[in-house]
Amino acid sequence: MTHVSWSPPDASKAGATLETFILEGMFKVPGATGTFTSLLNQISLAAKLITGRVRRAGLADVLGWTGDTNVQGESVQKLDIIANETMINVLRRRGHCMGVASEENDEAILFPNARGGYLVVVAPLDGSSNIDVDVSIGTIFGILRCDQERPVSAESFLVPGSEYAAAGYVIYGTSTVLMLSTGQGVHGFTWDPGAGEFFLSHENIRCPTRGNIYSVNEGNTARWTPGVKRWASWVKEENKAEGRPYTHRYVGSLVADAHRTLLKGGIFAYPADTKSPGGKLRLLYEANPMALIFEAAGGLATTGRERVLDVVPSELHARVPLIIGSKHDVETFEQFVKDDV
Ligand code: P6P
Repeated sequence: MTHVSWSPPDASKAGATLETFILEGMFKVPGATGTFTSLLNQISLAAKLITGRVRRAGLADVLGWTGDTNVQGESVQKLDIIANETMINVLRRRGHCMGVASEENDEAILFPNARGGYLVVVAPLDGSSNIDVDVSIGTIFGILRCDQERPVSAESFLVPGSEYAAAGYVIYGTSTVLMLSTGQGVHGFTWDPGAGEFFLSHENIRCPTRGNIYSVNEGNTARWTPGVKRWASWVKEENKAEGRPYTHRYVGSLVADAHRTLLKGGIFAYPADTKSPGGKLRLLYEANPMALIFEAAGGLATTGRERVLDVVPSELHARVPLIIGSKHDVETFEQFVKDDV
């Protein structure tokens, strides 16, 4: 099939549906088979299904705890399970996805008959502790390439985030917005329940080079390293010339705190501490997708010691410290912690 390089009549694609936007992106990739496009559309379908359940959570008897705990040792809410099963059941079809690593499953879920050459990492419903209090939660995902001809295993997922083909998240907030990057720029699509479609609403997002909001759980202060403590004190000092103190915002839902930081600038930090010496957030399906998004939008993502996207995972549910945000603010944080042991 000869590929026709085609673009819509005008430069802006605002108002295009997610499906149209992805398809037009495919036209620009010589040799594209449509598999990646179709996989992205599967993830969008899962997001549509999950948003429907999240929006009805208060009505159906899905609130409350199942009494189970997941591999993280966290209590599992019913919506977590629904979101996880929805994502896995959607990805099981079409043969594009050869395996899924999910926050909710101890082991990777492999689809031995699939030959699409892609793997998916996912936090199906991150921030679920906020479900019962109606605070924004979200789905975070990443897409990795794998060898179509070789059987996949858990080791297939243990690659640095720099090798991810795409990443994104869905925030179930005052509206449902799907944010996506395939490495070239970051674009946001807002869900229109009337049309049953995601429409391009945030085209080519750029993270401000500097912000004035810092986002960290101050309740962990006693557990921080000396450098983090110095940074957290410095950011609160009165210094009008340097634009301090910063405003503090902390939702406790990564998708919400990250989304605000991406759009408004500033910094989100979940550093290592004495309770979580390796960090709390998970590398494969929380830190890496956020790091890919922030770097593609001109921001930075670090563990405090190294670029998040360079970290080679030791295991599926590896954790890392995660500091994301505006280039200036993340670089400032790194200066404060560079001598921490
Ligand atoms: P803490 C939610 O449980 C989560 O995994 C992330 O969404 C969020 O950023 C973080 O944990 C909040 O952790 O310890 O501040 O409650």
